Amino acid sequence: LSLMSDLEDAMAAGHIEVFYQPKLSLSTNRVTSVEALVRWRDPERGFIGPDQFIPMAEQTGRIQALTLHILAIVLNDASHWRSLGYPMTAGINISATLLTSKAFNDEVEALLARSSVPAGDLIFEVTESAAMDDQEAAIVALRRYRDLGVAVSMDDYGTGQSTLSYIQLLPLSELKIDRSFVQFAHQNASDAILVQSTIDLAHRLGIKVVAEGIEDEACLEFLRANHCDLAQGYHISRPVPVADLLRFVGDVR
Ligand code: G
Ligand code: G
Ligand code: NA
Ligand code: MN
Repeated sequence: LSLMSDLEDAMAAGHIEVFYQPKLSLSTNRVTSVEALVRWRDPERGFIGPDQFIPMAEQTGRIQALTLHILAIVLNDASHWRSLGYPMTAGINISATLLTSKAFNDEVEALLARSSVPAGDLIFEVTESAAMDDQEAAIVALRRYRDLGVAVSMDDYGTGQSTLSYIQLLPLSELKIDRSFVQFAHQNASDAILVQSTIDLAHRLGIKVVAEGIEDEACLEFLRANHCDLAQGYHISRPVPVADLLRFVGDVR
């Protein structure tokens, strides 16, 4: 908990940084979208990963301020990419507790209204389990994001027991198949069927598919052959600092 009392100072000092992991388009072989992944740079301890402070921020009511801080950083970076002539879609992880918070969603709307970046440059990544917690409230929240122009991605798909009828009700632009299903899909017949049928289902509903956790070329080739739209994982790139991301969008420096 001592870490939590330092969070506000860390934000003010610029120690909360956003790394970006590319999502490779398998149709164009280009990177025009990324996922924002927060890191805490501590002068003494080095980088602290989100697993070590996001759950605590959620439990202590600090996740709203933290997520709005991250959103502001991402909007600033998105504005920079636009100014370079390389607009990119940036995915931001939205905790379950925030998804259905009116106070949070009001602040998001206000922040977007003040930003020159189009809302369409953002995609909110919401876990399947968060969308399952309170289905009525989740539908309302996702519709509000859609009306604002922010796309929505269902993260960790396959781990949360949502039904097809529920998926159909949600205004989703993207579905991210959880890495536990993707990782061995090229070796394991039942994982392959799950991935193939998810891609087919999503495409029939007009939803793009991201496969996460791509760690080797064989897995990437399997996804290409099965018409997956986007691929994300260490084989393509680890999450990188914003300055290093530019090498994925061409020689712009
Ligand atoms: O980047 P890494 O793989 O270490 O992330 C670990 C976990 O932290 C992942 O589940 C990721 O979704 C989550 N995470 C990373 N950045 C954020 C963030 O800005 N907000 C929330 N709520 N979760 C995040
Ligand atoms: O929960 P979420 O889907 O947001 O998870 C993102 C997390 O997954 C980040 O912590 C990121 O570092 C991690 N990650 C990204 N690519 C890979 C990969 O290829 N393999 C593994 N094991 N983890 C990955
Ligand atoms: Na995510
Ligand atoms: Mn995920």
